[in-house]
Amino acid sequence: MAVLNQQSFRGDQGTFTFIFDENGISPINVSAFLHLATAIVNVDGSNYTGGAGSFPLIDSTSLQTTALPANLTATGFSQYGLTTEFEQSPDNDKDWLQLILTENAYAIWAAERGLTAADTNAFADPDLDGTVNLIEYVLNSSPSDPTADRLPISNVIGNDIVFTFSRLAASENLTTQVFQYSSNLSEWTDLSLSGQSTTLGPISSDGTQSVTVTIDRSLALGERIFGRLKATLK
Ligand SMILES: [Ca+2]
Ligand SMILES: [Ca+2]
Repeated sequence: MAVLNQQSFRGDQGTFTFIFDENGISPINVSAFLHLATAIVNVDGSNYTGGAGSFPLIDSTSLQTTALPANLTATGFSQYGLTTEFEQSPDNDKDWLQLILTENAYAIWAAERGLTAADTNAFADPDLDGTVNLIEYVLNSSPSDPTADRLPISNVIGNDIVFTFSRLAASENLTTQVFQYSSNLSEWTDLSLSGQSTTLGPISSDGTQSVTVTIDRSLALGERIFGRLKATLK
């Protein structure tokens, strides 16, 4: 295209939606002037599995006005452990709007454990053990081995039911974690891991720490109680 002009302030706005396939996207190339002042740019990364990288979205020979940062959004990348940042520059050797994808700690963990492509998705379960990768990450268990040796275990101690497990302490930076208990497997009560019911151990040299969740036995209706860890991406 010769010129792309999104600079009218009379209420005109143009929305550009970029949908990445598994490998990325082809940019819009502009051979002359480019104005993005009123442009809205949405990028959908939910099909993208290609890892870190820089992707020009709109590239020109002369970027005249840049877009408002608030009008630039990218979704779908966090499930692959990618953080997003838009860069736009009117410098002569640049003149583009691009999206930069950077691996976060989850993506690095997944790569170190041999996960590739769609298997790196935080909600995938490539070893079919019923534990999605995001929980395997928090528990620092193997996402490619179905051995369930790091799931929370329970013990009755006096009037308490005590659940214990070990987690990667740094996983708290990327996820919101709660421990849930239930007597009927349908209604769950959330306990914050920073709350009174929980004791966090010191952080070991391998980055893990013990988590102890203590629940009064009277909360086990019908003498039954189930516990599970829930983690969601921040
Ligand atoms: Ca799994
Ligand atoms: Ca596993």
